[in-house]
Amino acid sequence: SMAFAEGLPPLAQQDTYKVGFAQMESNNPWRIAESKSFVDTAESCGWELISTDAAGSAAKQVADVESMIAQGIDVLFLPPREEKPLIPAVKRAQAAGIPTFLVDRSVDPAAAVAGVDFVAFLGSDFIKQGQQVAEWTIANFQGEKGVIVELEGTTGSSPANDRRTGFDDAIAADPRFEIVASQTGDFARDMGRQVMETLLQAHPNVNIVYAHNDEMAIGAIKALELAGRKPGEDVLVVSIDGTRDALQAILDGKMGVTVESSPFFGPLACDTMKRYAAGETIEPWVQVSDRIFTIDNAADNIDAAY
Ligand code: GYE
Repeated sequence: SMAFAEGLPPLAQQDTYKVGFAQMESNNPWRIAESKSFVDTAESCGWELISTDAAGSAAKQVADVESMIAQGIDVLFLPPREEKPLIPAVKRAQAAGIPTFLVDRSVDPAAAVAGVDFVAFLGSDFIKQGQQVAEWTIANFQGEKGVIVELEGTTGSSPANDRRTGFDDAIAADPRFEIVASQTGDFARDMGRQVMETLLQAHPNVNIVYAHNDEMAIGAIKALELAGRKPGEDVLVVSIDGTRDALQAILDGKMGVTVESSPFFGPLACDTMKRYAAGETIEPWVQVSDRIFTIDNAADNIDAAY
């Protein structure tokens, strides 16, 4: 039968499955919402869920996957912290006959291919997210010259790579803007604050901060305020995710936009796994479509935020 592509492990239709979810870290609301989404989906999807937390270490995430393989999971859901170090884990899971779905982040496509080395990537279009932030900034920035500091996500992660490409390429089309510094804040609030403090000293004329996620944006707002700046008045802060704190910052006038990146993967993971077990060919990229949050809709969406 052609039901399962050559090389991809088959998955039987069963009432229950032993499912591994190897989380990378739990240091921000996005990660906690994602983990909760898997826990909340488990019962209705028939999952006996084994979850781990790699605490920010790609090496531990690899070891966590290996331990799940040893425990005989039927299916693996993996958000690879970085694009390259998790590739051996992905290949080992497949070699052990375990259908593997990457969720929320992907791996280096030159080294592991969706539909061949793993079933599919479930997640957002990070390039488009960066483009949308740039387009909103171009349309809404009021000053004459936009001096931009960019706070990047985790080095070597797919969202950091692609959110940078999407934003940088789109903003380069408008000569009003210049990116004067771009540095990693590891997707973390406190590191975002620290990096912003340092970059503010080197570039006191910054008037736009683009953060690759809301946690770093909130950290940057703190740094700006400590330095006597007024985010929302003399500095435009823009980012990605759609957390409760970011929507509140928009309502408080401190942030301009956050492009959504949904963490609620549980139901999509269940649906995709069931389609796969039913013999459907899964598209290599199961795309999540995201909204844009601004002052126009932040109040309507904050209650559902995390
Ligand atoms: O934006 C960030 C998280 O991989 C899409 O990772 C995810 C990103 C999300 O730490 O907040």
